[in-house]
Amino acid sequence: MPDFPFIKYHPKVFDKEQMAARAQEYYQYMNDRRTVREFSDKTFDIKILEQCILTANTAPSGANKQPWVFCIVSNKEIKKKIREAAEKEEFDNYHIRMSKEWLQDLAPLGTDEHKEFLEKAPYLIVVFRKSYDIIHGEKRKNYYVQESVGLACGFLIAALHQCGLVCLTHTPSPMNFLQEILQRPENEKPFLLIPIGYPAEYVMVPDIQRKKLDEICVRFD
Ligand code: IYR
Repeated sequence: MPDFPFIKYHPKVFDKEQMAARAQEYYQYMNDRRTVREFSDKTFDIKILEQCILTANTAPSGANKQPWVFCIVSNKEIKKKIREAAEKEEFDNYHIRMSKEWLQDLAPLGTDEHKEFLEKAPYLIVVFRKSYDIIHGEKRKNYYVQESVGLACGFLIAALHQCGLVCLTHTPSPMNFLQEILQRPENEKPFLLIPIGYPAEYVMVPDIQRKKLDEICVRFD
């Protein structure tokens, strides 16, 4: 036996019918989630976000290092600074850096360099990934950091949906400015910027389709 403690795991047990019903219900529930780019400025209790971040923190991570930090920004001046810096980078993206093919792929989503949501949404969560930790002054490596933080963000998005909130997985690029504005330490690199709130009234979303099962799943029986 390893010399660190193990505890008994108690799995949830369901019969065949319950399994099928739960799988179907969860799919329907998650399939209703939509990415939203226009927010109402209505706010809500920050404790809801803290609870959702605890859910994100249950995600699996390489060697259980939990190599993530979630910054919750509601301060108006900081949001404004973030918007200005993001729009500056995004202007160059849309006008210089992005290929024709990329712009064509984005066209149906209606995105551009204007990022009003960065000020309008009551909260931004800026997710940082930690390629290493500093423990008692010593550098300790983290593993599978991209995968781990991506999983945690997925858990976070599902938890927000559970509360009737909407969000946007925004990826300004490059986004080093987030490390500077939020004065995060050297071992934390920005991973994702997530505006969160209620959708604007009468918000419209693009009529996208989800791929069919046979396009995304290959069976080896
Ligand atoms: N980061 C830019 C461009 C963008 C890229 C992808 I991939 C998207 O799915 C959407 C947008 C922006 O946020 O506008």
